[in-house]
Amino acid sequence: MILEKLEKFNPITIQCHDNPDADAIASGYGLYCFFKDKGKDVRLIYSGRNIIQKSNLRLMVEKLNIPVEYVKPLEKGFNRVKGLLITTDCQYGAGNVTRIEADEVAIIDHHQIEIDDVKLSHIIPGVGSCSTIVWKLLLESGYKVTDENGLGTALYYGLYTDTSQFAEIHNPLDKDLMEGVEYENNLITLFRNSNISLEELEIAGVAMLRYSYNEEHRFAVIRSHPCDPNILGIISDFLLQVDKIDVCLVFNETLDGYKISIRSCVKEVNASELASYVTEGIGSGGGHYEKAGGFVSKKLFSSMEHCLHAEAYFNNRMHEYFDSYKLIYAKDYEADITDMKMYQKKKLPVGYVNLWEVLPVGTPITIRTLEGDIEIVVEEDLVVIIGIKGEVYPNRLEKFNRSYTKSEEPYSYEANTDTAYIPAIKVRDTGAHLLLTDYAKTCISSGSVNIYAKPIDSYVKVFTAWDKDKYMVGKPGDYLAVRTDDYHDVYIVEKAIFGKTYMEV
Ligand SMILES: [Mn+2]
Repeated sequence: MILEKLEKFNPITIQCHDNPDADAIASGYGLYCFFKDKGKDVRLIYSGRNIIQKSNLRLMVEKLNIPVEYVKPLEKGFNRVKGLLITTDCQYGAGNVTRIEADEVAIIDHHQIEIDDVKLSHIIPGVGSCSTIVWKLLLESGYKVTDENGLGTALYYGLYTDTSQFAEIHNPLDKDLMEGVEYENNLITLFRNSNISLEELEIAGVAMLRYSYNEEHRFAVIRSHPCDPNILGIISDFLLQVDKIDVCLVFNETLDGYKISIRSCVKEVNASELASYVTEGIGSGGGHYEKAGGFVSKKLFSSMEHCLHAEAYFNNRMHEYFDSYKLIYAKDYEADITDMKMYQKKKLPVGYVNLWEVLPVGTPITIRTLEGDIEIVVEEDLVVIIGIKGEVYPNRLEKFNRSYTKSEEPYSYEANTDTAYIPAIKVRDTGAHLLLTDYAKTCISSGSVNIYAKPIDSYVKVFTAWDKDKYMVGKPGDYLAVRTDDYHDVYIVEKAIFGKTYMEV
């Protein structure tokens, strides 16, 4: 546990990135409260050329009594602190944080890993905010996060601003923070309504005049002048309302990279998938079907073998995206099995939970997994299976008995999956939180399902027979599969999963 290791040091200085945003301040404040509680001599600081000016951030610091201090960078040489220095929401040595010397350094961050030579690092890319990471660390260490010291509100607001007002949330940990933390709604409303300055209003206006539009694929790309990332979301939400625009990408340049915001209103383009496509190899991106966001690291961007400026790059990448995939609508698709081989499901242990044994029949619940939320009501014959990627499928008892055999082996999530997030049940009425794995037993697939399958050589989007509104995406190397008893039942199986779960007959 990273906090246990950091706890050994004293004094401790926590440093936000320069021009700190709400997430840097909130995550830093979380760490501050934790170490203060441990009796440490602790400071929360930021440096760089500017002191905090934005109204929402000044209000946040003032109303929540966050003891954040500004440290002026020295003209010659570096500042120095004793003991441990932790950079939060940024990585020690990266371009967006002023270098301060210390006896020991540590990193807590949620951006793409840029600095890999700091041993005391806890970086989880793909989480919506650094506040989420700190919140999780505090919970795990037994520190109770409440709103008595304003910490709950700070963390909530940190996540809120880093995910375009929660619109771009996709990691289940973020949802847990959003729903689980105590916060003061009045203050959030106050901060939210002091979010844009008059200068930024003008930036948004100017940005909208300078769009580039692709008629063939009906997408628009806009580069905005430097502004708060929230403004990108505002511009893209507005843009999508234009009748000729189905998909848009809005971005701006920051000190260390490009922040992007993506929107889509057509079912053939999942904004979340497009965000991860656009940022592949040079950053991270994701979100929802209609709204998503991402970040591209400048260092990685400039190490690529192209000499495009960012706007041309994003335009090209959007083009590539639209040209790269084939669409399959399972309902009207007749699979050609001539070049496919027949496979059988391997007999693998997976987990199952009889929901009626956990909660009373009729209880509305949300099952939260890495792949998303499933909303169901407990029924007397509803079983859920926990697959090898931590994914969860509801099943009727009768179908379950046909396809699986129960095993006496105790169930172990770690042994059977390679995903860190443990699927959980949220009871919608009471907010109670139960780990699905605490109730799981082991079963083994009986191997009765046969499929035809072949590896694909290009991107494919499949609208399956059971979901006509959302597609599954297959990348080169993944498998296109079709059931031997129903050629319309077409779907994609990821390459890694395919090898683990199927064998040739
Ligand atoms: Mn952040």
